Amino acid sequence: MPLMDRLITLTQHVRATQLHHPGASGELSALITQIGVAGKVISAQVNKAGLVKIRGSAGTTNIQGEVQHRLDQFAERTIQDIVGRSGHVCALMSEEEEEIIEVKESDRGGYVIAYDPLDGSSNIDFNVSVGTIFSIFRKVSAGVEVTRRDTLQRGVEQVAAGYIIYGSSTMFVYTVGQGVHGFTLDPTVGEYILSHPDIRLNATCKVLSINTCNGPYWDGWVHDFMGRMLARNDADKRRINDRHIGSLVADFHRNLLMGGIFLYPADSQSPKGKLRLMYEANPLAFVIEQAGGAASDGCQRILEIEPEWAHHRVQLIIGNAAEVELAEECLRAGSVVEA
Ligand code: AHM
Ligand code: MG
Repeated sequence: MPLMDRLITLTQHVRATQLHHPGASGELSALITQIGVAGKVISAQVNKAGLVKIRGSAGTTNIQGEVQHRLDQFAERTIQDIVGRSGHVCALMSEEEEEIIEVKESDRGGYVIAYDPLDGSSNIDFNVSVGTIFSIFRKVSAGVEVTRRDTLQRGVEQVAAGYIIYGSSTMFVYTVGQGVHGFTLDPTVGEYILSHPDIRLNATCKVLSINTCNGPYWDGWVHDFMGRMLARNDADKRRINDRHIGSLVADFHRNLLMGGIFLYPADSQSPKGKLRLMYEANPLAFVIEQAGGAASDGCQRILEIEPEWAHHRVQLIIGNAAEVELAEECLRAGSVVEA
């Protein structure tokens, strides 16, 4: 962690960014801080996996038919308990819950949160980095009732987003539309300390992250894109490198710091794409744009997609803007050929 001139905690930082907003009540700052608290609880449990009986499948599946792990369920309960009862949200939308959860009326606050409590679940049992992803919207409709207008907003309406990565250290990375800032959890004092202020995406795209084993199911444009990327490596120099963990949050975080592009294209197995708009694509799209990159479904900005429901799936292309554009170009060319 780079040494900062002075220690800045997450709570101090969030509060300072909100001071620029005249009339800010402090509720958003308090909410982000509570997400951080939930992250500490999850981080502690992730670190204990193997020691306590928390690894492995819980013997259930979620709405998407995916196997739920005990840690998935622990992370879900933790967020519901800490964030859901914080008094700052009126509704929660989770990868692990089929229905949108409406908070009981007396506890409702002015925000809606969408989240993936533990992204990268298939890696949990093998000590590979996993993470929590979150996206926050303001409740837009008047009155206490939670409406579709409140929950199904486009990504451009996010007021904050970010993720917590449980890796070799635990990091909290967030944006409120004033750049992207990263904090490392100091486990000895239990505080997130600013370690990566104003993160900018490395200008050169060095990394290509994609599950190449889906190759047989891809549309032609993905092969075209891959060919064009690999053609950058010539006899003299390897300019592009393959890095793919299979935990979106970990792949994204590495690419954000190193410069790179991540793709999960739609394919014949997942015709709409695998990843989810509300709690995977949108929050990371907000972060990458704030860091100087781009996120697209191949046809439009992720942030402009109109969500159809809480578990809306998208094709995701995210990273350096020039390479995202190249993917869009390949897709357009491919569509022309097929027409
Ligand atoms: P999850 O939220 O249930 O963990 O699923 C999402 C994960 C992403 O983290 C990762 O990028 C992707 O699924 C990997 O999928 P695949 O194994 O199909 O490549
Ligand atoms: Mg996920």
